[in-house]
Amino acid sequence: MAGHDVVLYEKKETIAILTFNRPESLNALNTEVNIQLIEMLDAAEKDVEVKVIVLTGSGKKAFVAGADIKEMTKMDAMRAREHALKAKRAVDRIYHLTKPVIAAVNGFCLGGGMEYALACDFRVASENAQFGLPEINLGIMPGSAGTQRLPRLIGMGKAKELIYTGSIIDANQALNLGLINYIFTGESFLDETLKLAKKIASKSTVALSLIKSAMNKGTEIDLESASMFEIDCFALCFTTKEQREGMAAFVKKTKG
Ligand code: CO8
Repeated sequence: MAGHDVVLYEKKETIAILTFNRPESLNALNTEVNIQLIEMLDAAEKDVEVKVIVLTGSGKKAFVAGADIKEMTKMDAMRAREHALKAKRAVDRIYHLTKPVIAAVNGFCLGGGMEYALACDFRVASENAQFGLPEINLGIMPGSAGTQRLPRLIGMGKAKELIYTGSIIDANQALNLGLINYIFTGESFLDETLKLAKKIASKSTVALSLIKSAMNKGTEIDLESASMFEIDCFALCFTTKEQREGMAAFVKKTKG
């Protein structure tokens, strides 16, 4: 995967680590990043050895400090719309990937960066992580579903406050709001993230994919339809060897 220099791809056993790699711009998202990110996510999706994807940023200062403001200064409304539509493809690719995607937030996670992190299944952060949707300070607003995913995660009132004020919050505040699941401290940040990723990676790939699908779809449709969809997903688990082996091991007391 070498040569894809604005997004790096590294495989560690069953985990694919995708790294935003424009440290000179605090990993700001531009057109090229979106193109490469989709390529890398496609590669991780196709690779049967990869069970979980971790998204992170190069260096110690930023996950992603937002969409590239320099690129956006030249845009009129129609070009901005096109740009946002291209970014949507990348965000949707994260959200709809059949494998779990964890955002490992290692510094600034702002604007578009926060929106990409919100599309992940969940987020963990380093102590120095900072979060916000500061678009309002540039006279614009979030354009990669931040106004939709943030309130679903932390509630409408807090989300509106953050988006209206453009305030930036630290890792502890993010943890209290339920925006992140853990703060992993110091040098062990990536190791702790990988430990969690590996625990997930050890589970049934098919069950993980069906759980992700059921939980994501469930937020978009009514409870009755979502429950019926869950039942179909549940039934599909019975086509797998993990189900047969897992249940047989429990009954024979050979596992756990
Ligand atoms: N875009 C372009 N370059 C950036 C960005 C960015 N978002 N953020 C930082 N950089 C660059 C700086 O310009 C600087 O470059 P240079 O050395 O050439 O001047 C370099 O990164 C280092 O940054 P700073 O010197 O500013 O570092 P500081 O530690 O002083 O400050 C901050 C760090 C607070 C993160 C500061 O850089 C900052 O405020 N950045 C902008 C944050 C922001 O407003 N993000 C939101 C952008 S808008 C957006 O994301 C819209 C999303 C809509 C999605 C749909 C379309 C894609």
